[in-house]
Amino acid sequence: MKSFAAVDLGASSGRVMVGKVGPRTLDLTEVHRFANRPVRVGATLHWDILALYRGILDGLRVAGPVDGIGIDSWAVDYGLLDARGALIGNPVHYRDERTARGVAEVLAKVPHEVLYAETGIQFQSFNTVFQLAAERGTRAKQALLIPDLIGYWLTGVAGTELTNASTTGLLDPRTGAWSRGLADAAGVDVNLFPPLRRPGEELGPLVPEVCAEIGFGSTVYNVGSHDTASAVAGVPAGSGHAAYVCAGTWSLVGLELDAPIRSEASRRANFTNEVGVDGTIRYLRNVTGLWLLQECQRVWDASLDLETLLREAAEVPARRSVVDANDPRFMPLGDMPARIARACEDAGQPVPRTHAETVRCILDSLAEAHRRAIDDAARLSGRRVDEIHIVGGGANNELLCQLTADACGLPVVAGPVEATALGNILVQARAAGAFEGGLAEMRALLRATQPLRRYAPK
Ligand code: ADP
Ligand code: LRH
Repeated sequence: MKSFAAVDLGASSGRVMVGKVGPRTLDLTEVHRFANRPVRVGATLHWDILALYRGILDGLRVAGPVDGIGIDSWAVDYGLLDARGALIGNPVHYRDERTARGVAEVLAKVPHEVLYAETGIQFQSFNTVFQLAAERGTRAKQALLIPDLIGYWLTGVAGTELTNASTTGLLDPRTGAWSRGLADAAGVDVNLFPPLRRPGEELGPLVPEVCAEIGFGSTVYNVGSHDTASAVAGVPAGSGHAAYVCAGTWSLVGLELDAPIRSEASRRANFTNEVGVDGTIRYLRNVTGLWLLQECQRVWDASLDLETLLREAAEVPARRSVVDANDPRFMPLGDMPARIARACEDAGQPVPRTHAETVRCILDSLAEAHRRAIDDAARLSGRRVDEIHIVGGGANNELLCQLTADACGLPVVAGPVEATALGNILVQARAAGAFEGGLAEMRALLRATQPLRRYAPK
């Protein structure tokens, strides 16, 4: 048996997990978890990247010697490096509002129809292509996506991992290469990114300074460094008729396909075609997700117990107020309870008055958005869906799982909660020879080893 560390940075927390893997074994332990709290400086919202890096080093030290390390994080964001390889400023958060300028600049040169036909990537104001366009007069010599930046600090080797590269909106998912013509037309310098690497390729050994700090040496492997790529690799689906909901800060809802769908209907439905592990395509819609609840918790009182809130929400009558979870007003940080109240009022629905009513409105609205995304994915792809897998922190939310089963009229299989870390670890394990097979074998191992919970639709 070999052991591997997964560094998984989510928008709400980072964690280091250790997996012990053999041909029929997969044991996962969380060794360290740390908050991911963005910091506003002046008008700009940043990721506290050094705090995250410290959390990673602390976690690796606790993990102890491992046969490999893989890093994944949220997509699209990046750090800029100067000519000496030093970070220029803190990476900007995708919820920062500076992206509006980049959107206007890029779309004036390249219409979204062309961006979509070339890359298959949904419109999100924070796509890397728009963020890079908003960087004016930068002295940057290199751009590293967040997991690649961490990998660079750990190994001294700079690369751009393919699954996350696809979220830039600058990559052709058919060829797995940069869309250079499109980048030129958009006025974005794709040469800022170091060479593309595939999941499973070795990145390099830890640099001596890191070995000294954490107390051991190891190898960093490229994994599906986009957290959603690793999460979907970690979905324990046994058939081609499964849909997934990766439920965390976002709900990423869709299907795994062999080839992208770039029809006009798909573009209008804002479905994305992100590159997955082993050349798969993640055909999905971003649903705003548990961000709605996280922001309410932040505004109310972080010490409010989530379990109690959810128990009380379960007692509130169903579907009294259902809002559009993807309403753009929910995107930035802010007073989410007030925004939800206003959205209910605008829609002529009862305004939630208690915490429990607000939570219930959020969960009913998420379940409805999950249903819509699964119906749309099935319709646009011509696939039948007969089962839904919910992975990520949201798989712990029994009410959300049940409401999703009810809204969709389909059985839900919930778990693993840490599908992302598991997907990360399995890709490393295969690269290191501890495990053989493709996604089907990985998923069979997940079904055999991980606790899953089933919800029948009511
Ligand atoms: P991300 O990776 O985007 O940071 P996670 O997948 O870690 O997000 O999911 C975090 C969310 O999962 C929390 O905001 C919370 O709503 C939900 N969650 C986590 N644990 C539980 C739990 N025990 N019960 C209910 N919900 C939970
Ligand atoms: C989820 C995620 C998602 C992206 C968003 C920026 O963590 O990676 O897939 O769209 O963050």
